[in-house]
Amino acid sequence: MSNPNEPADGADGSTEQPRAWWKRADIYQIYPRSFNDSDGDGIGDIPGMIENVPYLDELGVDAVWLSPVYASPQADNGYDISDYRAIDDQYGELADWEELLAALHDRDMRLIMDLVVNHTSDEHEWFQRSRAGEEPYDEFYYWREGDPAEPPNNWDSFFGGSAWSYDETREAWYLHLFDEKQPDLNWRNPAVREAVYEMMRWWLQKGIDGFRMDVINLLSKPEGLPDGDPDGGLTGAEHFMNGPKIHDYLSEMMAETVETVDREIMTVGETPGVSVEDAQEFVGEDGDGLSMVFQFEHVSVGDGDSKWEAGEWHLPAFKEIIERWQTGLAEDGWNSIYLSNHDQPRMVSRFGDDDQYRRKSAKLLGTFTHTLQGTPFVYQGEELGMTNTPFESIEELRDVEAINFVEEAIATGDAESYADVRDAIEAVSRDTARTPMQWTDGTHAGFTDGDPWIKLNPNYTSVNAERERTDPASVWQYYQDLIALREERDVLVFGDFELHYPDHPSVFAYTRTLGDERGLIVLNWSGESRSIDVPDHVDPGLELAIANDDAPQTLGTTLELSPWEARVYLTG
Ligand code: TEU
Repeated sequence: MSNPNEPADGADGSTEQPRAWWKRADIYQIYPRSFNDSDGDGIGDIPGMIENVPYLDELGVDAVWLSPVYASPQADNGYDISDYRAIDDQYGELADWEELLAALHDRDMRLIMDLVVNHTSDEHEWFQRSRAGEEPYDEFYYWREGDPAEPPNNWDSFFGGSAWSYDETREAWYLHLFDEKQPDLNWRNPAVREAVYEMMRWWLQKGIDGFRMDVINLLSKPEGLPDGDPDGGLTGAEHFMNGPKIHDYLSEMMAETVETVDREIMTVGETPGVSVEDAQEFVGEDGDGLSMVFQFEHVSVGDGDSKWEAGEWHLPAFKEIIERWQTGLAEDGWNSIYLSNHDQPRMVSRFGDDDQYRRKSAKLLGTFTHTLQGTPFVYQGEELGMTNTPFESIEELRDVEAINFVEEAIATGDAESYADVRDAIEAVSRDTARTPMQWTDGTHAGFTDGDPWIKLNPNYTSVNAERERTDPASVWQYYQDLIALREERDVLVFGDFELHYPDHPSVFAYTRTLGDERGLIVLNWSGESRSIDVPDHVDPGLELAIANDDAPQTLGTTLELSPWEARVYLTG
């Protein structure tokens, strides 16, 4: 079988991939609550998105991943769904969603919906009927009777505390790997699976182009729900991550939904804790058929026992992770490429320099995400070089995970006050990347005419789309050029990856090769000037295609790199 990652020559000699539009695509994530508010309630909404479809089209992205806009009590900002087929009132109506879909499709952009089916909201009808013991819903969740003082096992919730809560109505415990308002669905129950598949088919018939599958590798829990190793980080993870029947469920899901429509549907599984070997079982022709997965190894580099202990990270360790994923999915499978999303800190703060070299390091990071083999995901505001947000007190926080962390740290004595955990919150909390899009330097950055649901980053007066789009040296213009360059050059999409100087502490250099096409990407991932030799066997005839600083048009024998300088050389 030919390598599915190689472009197939079309009849006209074009190298258009016969399927898998998503391999060439650049995908933009919209976090609805913080994108754009059209009605002044301080919360982003779908009409506000429609207003900015031209903005996305001009940036050059090919698809939008829309985080949940479904009916929800918002305990976890929409990742707690109470009605899968309804749009939450604060975001608009189904007619608004249909208008957004049409607006995107009219401009040849696609729409990927977030699929959250490991759990529902406790306000979902299914859970309400389940806690009442009503068949068939009584077995739609994991219920265990027993001592109200003793949870059925020692599993931890991702958001702190036990993964079990005792329900006084049913007089039993129920499992929730996340918040207590997010009860886990019992995927062993065929009625649950069919109800989910029916809902997925309903959205596919509406014309969507794909699913981002929330924590999709957590669906399968082992019989008996055995205790986990209390010394293994997140207790129970060894049981509920990539559980015993996960591949049965995912293969069945794909067959019952995505594979029932006659167009190419992109699926990206969010898979906490996944390894390259695990990913090979989820993606590609030899796997469960997912297009790709979001892995977490590279964004966890430098973490201690938890992200809250994130410390110093070293580039060689990061390069080793990237190389393993690039080569591990090169033959059968495909990578997603991201450094930012609504759960991760702003990339320029986490991996770049959000002070002296904010713009330049933001461009370097964008160069990185757009020149690896895999589909780049751009998180809203990343194209502006937006940075982490300061939070002065717990009262300014909105995320259940962050608030639980602060309260638990104080309750256990690990912290005397918020001041003791403020640095961790500002460095890695999810709120730090969820503050509103910064459209202008005007009131509330042009995000809302009302009171924003969460504070804005005070730097919106200088970091905003209006300024970025008019400044030729901006991050926005550079992203526009990057996206265009990647779409023009197959070697950046399909080329084989080879790492050079793996042990260099500051320079990340790699080549991409596709037939006669070559690319050399050199990134000085530091605030110091660096000099390196051009790697052996690199064609000296390569020409500069894009750079974030003044750079020679052709390759010499050495490369003198300024702080945070990024360069891409390609076959002419
Ligand atoms: O995230 C799952 C997940 O792994 C993250 O919660 C991650 O572990 C954590 O944020 C690291 O700090 C998905 C969604 O992206 C997230 O927003 C939801 O809160 C979660 O699932 C539950 O649906």
